[in-house]
Amino acid sequence: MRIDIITLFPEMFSGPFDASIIARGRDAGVLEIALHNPRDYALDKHHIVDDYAYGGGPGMVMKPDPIFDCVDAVRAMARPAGKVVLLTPQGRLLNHEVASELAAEERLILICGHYEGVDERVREFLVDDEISIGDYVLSGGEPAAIVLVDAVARHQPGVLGSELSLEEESHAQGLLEYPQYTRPAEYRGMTIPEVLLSGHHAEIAKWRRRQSILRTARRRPDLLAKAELTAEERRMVDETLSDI
Ligand code: 6GU
Repeated sequence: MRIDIITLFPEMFSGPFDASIIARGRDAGVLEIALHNPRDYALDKHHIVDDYAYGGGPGMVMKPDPIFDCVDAVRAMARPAGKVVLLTPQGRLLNHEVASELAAEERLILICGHYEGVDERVREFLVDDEISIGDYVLSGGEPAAIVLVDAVARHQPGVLGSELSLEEESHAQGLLEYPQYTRPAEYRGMTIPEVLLSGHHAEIAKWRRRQSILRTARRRPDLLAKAELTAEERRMVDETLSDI
């Protein structure tokens, strides 16, 4: 997969993209990332990328022309043309389904918005999709692009240590993850659940499933409502939670 990122602040990506999962994806050759600055496509002497809003009001707006020209040039650098995604708090919310949908694309072109916003014509005539990472405002789309690239990179084959990690983890099955423990079995008097030491794989799987369900019920009832539970599991949730 190739991801092109259009940003006024390419330096914001050097730390995050050079470590951990994203670095592993790039090193493995399954993820190619290229950064592009619309300022390089602003043709005036001062390379101006923003301007006052028509109609007045506070704040600057990102000019359309450097963004259109930058996207045109970036599209021509590789094939396929790629889906153009604007990072904006007005976009659809990123979740597991959206991440896995975007991960299936061969190429993405991400545009990081800045200042008070982006000229509406970019939205209307250039962008195919708009994504937000949550209901709060960031000063720019860059941290959101980093989050999106990480979430998408984990879906590429060979990026995680084991492909099973992806299926097991939080949200993949619509549930939060079960509690995890590693050695030592006792630390400062704190012990671990007996069943994990039993070597009884069926019992361990059952315990983990129950923990996932109960944790989701307590912390994220909105997720539980959408999860696929058996009638027995639904009963177990009702009984366990009515005790509290
Ligand atoms: Cl994608 N951009 C900005 N500027 N703020 C955000 C966001 C994106 N997602 C949540 N807040």
